[in-house]
Amino acid sequence: MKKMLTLVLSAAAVCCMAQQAEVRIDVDGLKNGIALTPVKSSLLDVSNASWLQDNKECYLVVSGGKITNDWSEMEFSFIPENDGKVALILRGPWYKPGTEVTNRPVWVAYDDLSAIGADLRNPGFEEVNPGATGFFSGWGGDPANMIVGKDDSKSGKNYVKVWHNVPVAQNIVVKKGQKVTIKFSIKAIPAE
Ligand SMILES: [Ca+2]
Repeated sequence: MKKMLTLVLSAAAVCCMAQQAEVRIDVDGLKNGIALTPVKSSLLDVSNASWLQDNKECYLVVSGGKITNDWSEMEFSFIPENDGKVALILRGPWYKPGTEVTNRPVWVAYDDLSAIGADLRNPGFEEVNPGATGFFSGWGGDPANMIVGKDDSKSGKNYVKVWHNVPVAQNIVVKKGQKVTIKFSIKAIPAE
């Protein structure tokens, strides 16, 4: 009986993990009114936030991509239309199947970022803030995001894991008309 129950439970788990791991990175210029013009990509969907009523041009969404359990290197670009600070937000895909009320977690991992046209602090997550936050220096996030001292890192020993509602973010300074390219490595995290 117990074995049968286990089988039923694992079938349910498989059914609900159907969402493919994907890239989901947001760039948020809403706070400072910075419009962000997407640069078309052949591998990723780079577009402004269709769901926003106002100022959708100030919010960039990057999604899609073919993600596996091994690290893949990817990049996207955008052009800021003003000087100022925008938030770079690393997430996992939006997944709210059927009539579900809450978004479901699909975890993905990011490591070894770099930026052209802007400065990114601690882009490989190797520096941990010794102060009160105890999080990766330069980044905001939750302890659940931290992977520390692991040989399967893309660079060094650390990386982040995120899902849509538990993201990791950093504010970056951008310049009007100066194209920003963000490079990153991403992999899926198999469901346990
Ligand atoms: Ca790293």
